[in-house]
Amino acid sequence: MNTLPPAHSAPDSHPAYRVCPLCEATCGLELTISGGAISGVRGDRDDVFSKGFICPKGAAFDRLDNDPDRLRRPMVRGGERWREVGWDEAFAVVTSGLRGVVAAHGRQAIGIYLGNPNVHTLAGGLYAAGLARALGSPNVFSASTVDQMPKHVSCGLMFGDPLAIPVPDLDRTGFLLMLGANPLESNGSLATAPDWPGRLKALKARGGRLVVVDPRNTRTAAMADTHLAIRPGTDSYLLAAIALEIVSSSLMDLGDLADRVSGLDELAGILADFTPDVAAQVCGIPASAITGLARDLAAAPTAAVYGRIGTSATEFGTIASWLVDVLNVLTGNLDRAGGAMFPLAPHQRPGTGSGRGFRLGRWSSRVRGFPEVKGELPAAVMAEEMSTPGEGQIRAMITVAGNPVLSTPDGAALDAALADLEFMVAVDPYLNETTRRAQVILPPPPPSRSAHYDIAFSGLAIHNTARFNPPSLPLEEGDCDEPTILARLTLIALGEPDSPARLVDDQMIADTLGRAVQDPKSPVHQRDPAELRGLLTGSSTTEQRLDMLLRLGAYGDGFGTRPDALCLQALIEAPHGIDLGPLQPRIPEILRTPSGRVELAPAEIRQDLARLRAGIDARRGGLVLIGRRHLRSNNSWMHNLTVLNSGSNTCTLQVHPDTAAEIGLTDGAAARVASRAGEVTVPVEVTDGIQPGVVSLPHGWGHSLAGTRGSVAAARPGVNTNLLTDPMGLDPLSGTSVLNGIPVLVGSARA
Ligand SMILES: Nc1nc2c(c(=O)[nH]1)N[C@H]1C(S)=C(S)[C@@H](COP(=O)(O)OP(=O)(O)OC[C@H]3O[C@@H](n4cnc5c(=O)[nH]c(N)nc54)[C@H](O)[C@@H]3O)O[C@H]1N2
Ligand SMILES: Nc1nc2c(c(=O)[nH]1)N[C@H]1C(S)=C(S)[C@@H](COP(=O)(O)OP(=O)(O)OC[C@H]3O[C@@H](n4cnc5c(=O)[nH]c(N)nc54)[C@H](O)[C@@H]3O)O[C@H]1N2
Ligand code: SF4
Ligand SMILES: [Mo]
Repeated sequence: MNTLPPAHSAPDSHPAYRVCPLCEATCGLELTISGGAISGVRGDRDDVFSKGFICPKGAAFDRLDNDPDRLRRPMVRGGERWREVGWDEAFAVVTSGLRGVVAAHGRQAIGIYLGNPNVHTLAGGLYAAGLARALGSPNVFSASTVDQMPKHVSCGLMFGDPLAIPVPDLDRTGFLLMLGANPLESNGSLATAPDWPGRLKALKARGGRLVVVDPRNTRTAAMADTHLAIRPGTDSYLLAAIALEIVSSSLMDLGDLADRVSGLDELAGILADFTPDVAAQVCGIPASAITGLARDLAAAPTAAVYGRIGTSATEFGTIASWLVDVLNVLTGNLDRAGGAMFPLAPHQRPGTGSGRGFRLGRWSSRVRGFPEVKGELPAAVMAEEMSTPGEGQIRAMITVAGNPVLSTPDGAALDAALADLEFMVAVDPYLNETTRRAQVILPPPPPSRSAHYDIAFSGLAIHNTARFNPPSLPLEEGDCDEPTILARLTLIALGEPDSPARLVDDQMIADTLGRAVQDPKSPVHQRDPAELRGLLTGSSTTEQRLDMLLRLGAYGDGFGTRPDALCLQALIEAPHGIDLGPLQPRIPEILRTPSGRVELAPAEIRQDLARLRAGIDARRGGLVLIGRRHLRSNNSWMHNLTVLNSGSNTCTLQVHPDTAAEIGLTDGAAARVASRAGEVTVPVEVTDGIQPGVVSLPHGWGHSLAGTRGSVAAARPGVNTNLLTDPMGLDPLSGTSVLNGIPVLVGSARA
């Protein structure tokens, strides 16, 4: 352990190590703490995973932490006026607000939206799902249905567990086929890896090959050996044609999985229509390139296929997500070193190899009848569920770490619907486009004052590690940590507003230990739960809960049965983390399908393929809109720092020179972009970094609404691209919004 202060620091200063919570790469940061504040940030060179890598957002961690616009006290609104109140008063307003709505309209009248940072915080990882359950309402929404839900569905259907998501074995693969991802800007997603640029360079240095499929010539595409500029929304045709070619040319080799797969015989039949010639026409990629790719992929000693936002948030998102893993299976690369593998997080236990499988549609949305997926309904139906009168109408909302007015389809309709609610409470550090509609805002403390452990991302990482950080700075007078905020909301939802917050943890610990001692496979089988409870360490019941999960987990000490193994204290003593080694094969143990096999051709997907077939003859030719990300943005909430919201990080409409000439657009001039859902006016950026016929706008902008508190963001606001996304456009199996491949009309704003 390196305890020496960094050379540049003052004598009274000391380093504090913590994992960056700002994106999925989970880089280790070294903060310099002097005089009770952060005086410096750099990459932690000793971090077992990131080894010093950091990006501009991580480097701005201190400024984000100290942003003067960040809320530090609960706020209660009366009319247009906000006033700061104490925590007890704030929770009392929430209690009476929610109680009134439940009394008048029932529990289903409360909705909840869980935004993206919930997967980055320990509070979100341990309390958000419990809060949603405690509401007892069908109206649970999250950012997943504007993001990765298609992957959950395809993995749920194939492996029986929507959380069993294979990730590319980035450090060992010899061939990476990447679709709809741009990790040089995003730093990766559903494949947690600090330093994608370095890891992709290493792939090439060891003789590996990188193929990128993207309608834009991104920085990632620029690194590729081959860049295929695909027509937006058509990846499923490309992937189906590759799969068909592999099957029909007998190029497949399932390797060790051969006895573990069901549905192989059906593939050739269900994919028969998607020949390379058909795909070529639909995707705009030559048939010879498609068959060549199929052959290269099958012949590569190791290969991984990986798809992200550009495959997921599209018309055929679930089919594309499924085909990605079909290819991994057909080429023998699923679950083997150098292929696509399943991580095993420290708080997880290995599975039993079969289970009840994954079910969709246990309930439906009231207005449009959209099926439930993984306990939630599509974010795109939130507005209509609030604004359509009738029994079951949402009359109150809880938002936790979300800004759906900017992040989900038809933000204007959602904004109006939120304004019309009887009650809304937001757990959020900013007064932004969404939280301005709340009656109460409950701000968590800045990240430096929170403990950190990655519940979500240690299960999605390309290398197994364990890292925990206690708060780098203490809570200040008047702070309430986010676990306590979420626990108190949970108790309010359960009708026990006066119970102490720790009750939520105590109950969870008692339930988990009670089950563990009954489980013959558990390391604590037949021990006394009260004795185990007494052994838990941690400075809060939250930390004790984490200690419990770690000790029961795959690498855990089993409460003393494996003395040198993991527990919370071991992680506290290892501030740079513990390396748990490269990913290991997990089939069959990870499977939870009733058959105990990988289901290659699930019925739900076979059925949805009819839609893909029907799409072959769809008219394509008009302009389509896609998204993009910039290294110095993160969704909607990092535009309030000048270091990030400046320079090339701009909200412009990217247009190819030929397209610009056709429409009469010039660089820097204003364009009007209209879709079925709405329209925006935005400056044009003419660039050959995008294909003709495709235009691109980044999301998360549009900070010009009144009544928010973000002075830097408001000065350089951009426009909200989600005024153009159509709430009617959903991938039917996952309820995920079509955010890429939206038909638009573009004209000069002067015309
Ligand atoms: N800097 C930064 N980092 C982020 C975020 C951020 O906002 N900014 N957000 C974080 C979040 S929440 C997520 S989910 C991840 C997302 O991580 P990524 O998926 O890597 O995100 P993007 O950079 O948007 O890359 C998507 C790519 O898909 C391309 N694309 C669009 N349509 C299609 C299509 O139809 N087919 C194909 N093949 N490609 C298409 C786009 O041109 C774009 O280059 O990033 C995370 N990291
Ligand atoms: N058109 C288009 N739309 C998109 C996308 C796209 O590619 N194109 N991408 C989609 C994707 S992948 C995602 S994930 C969504 C994101 O959708 P959201 O999660 O709704 O949006 P964010 O901008 O991430 O909002 C995060 C909120 O959390 C708050 N916050 C930050 N840190 C914390 C914390 O520690 N605790 C709490 N309680 N709050 C915190 C911020 O202030 C902000 O209000 O956007 C989606 N929207
Ligand atoms: S890449 Fe992501 S995790 Fe790493 S420093 Fe940047 S924002 Fe933080
Ligand atoms: Mo996301």
